[in-house]
Amino acid sequence: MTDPTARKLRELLESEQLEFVMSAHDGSSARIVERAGFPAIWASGLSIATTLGARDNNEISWTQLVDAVEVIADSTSIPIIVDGDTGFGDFNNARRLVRKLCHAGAAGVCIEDKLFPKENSFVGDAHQLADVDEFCAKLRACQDSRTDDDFVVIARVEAFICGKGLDDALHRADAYRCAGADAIFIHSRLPVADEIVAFAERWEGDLPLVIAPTTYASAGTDTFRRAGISTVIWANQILRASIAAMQVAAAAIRRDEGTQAIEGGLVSLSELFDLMGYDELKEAQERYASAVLRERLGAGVS
Ligand code: SPV
Ligand code: MG
Repeated sequence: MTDPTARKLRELLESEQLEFVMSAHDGSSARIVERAGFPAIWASGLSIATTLGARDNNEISWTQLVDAVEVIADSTSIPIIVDGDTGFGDFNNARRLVRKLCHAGAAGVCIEDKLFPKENSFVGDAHQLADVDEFCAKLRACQDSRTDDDFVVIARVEAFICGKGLDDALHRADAYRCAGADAIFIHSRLPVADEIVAFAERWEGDLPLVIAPTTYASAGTDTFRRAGISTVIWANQILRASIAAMQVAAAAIRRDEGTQAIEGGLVSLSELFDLMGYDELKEAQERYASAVLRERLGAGVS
């Protein structure tokens, strides 16, 4: 079975220009991302956990993640890169996750080299890196379990998050390249892009580099272009924008006992119906329900 979105994701990662991928966590956010013109979605672990009321510490189960991915896939036609965290355990958990994600309609998965249960990369200092050889074997198990040859497996290097230096990050990335990773996600939580730029300068592998400039976005995308980065993931910004908007609206409505102060900032109901494709349902009702009713009435059947 071949999935055209997986092929598209490969092409995106391998394209010459800097590409931008946006996070989504549910059906409506996925539609918003597609409409905004992004070529692919990052099914963010942080965002999906947050919307389920959980912490990004593997509190949600892998089946909850797969369910969320299925919802996103049902709502869009662009490729979905799933944030698979550590693969929810050992190689066996990871390869089962990959099979399920292929069935759910994902185009790729990103697996990070930390221990299960992982902790969000921006929280605390207790992050534990996986053994390099074990992680390589996990990557190979993921590759071997794809039900589609184009399905992308991205290896995420958390060395900088764990306080390790550039040499360690490069050593890990090269090992993951040899183990069959399709791209390297190099992560940093510095407020500047120094670690990422230094990594990209020394990276000699032929795999695309993926980054998530959550803390160092102020470096500007030209910095990433010059560094030869393949793909930027905006990993959680639209979730955080929506939380900020909901907080403002909830507080104002509570305070004012009314909606006057925030009406101007609300999406109109017609825009919401448009986003969710209500017109298509109307057409379908005409085609499938009203037409049948008319035929029945025409034939004198009630
Ligand atoms: C996520 O979106 O869950 C990520 C990216 O892993 S980040 O939060 O930037 O670490
Ligand atoms: Mg994550």
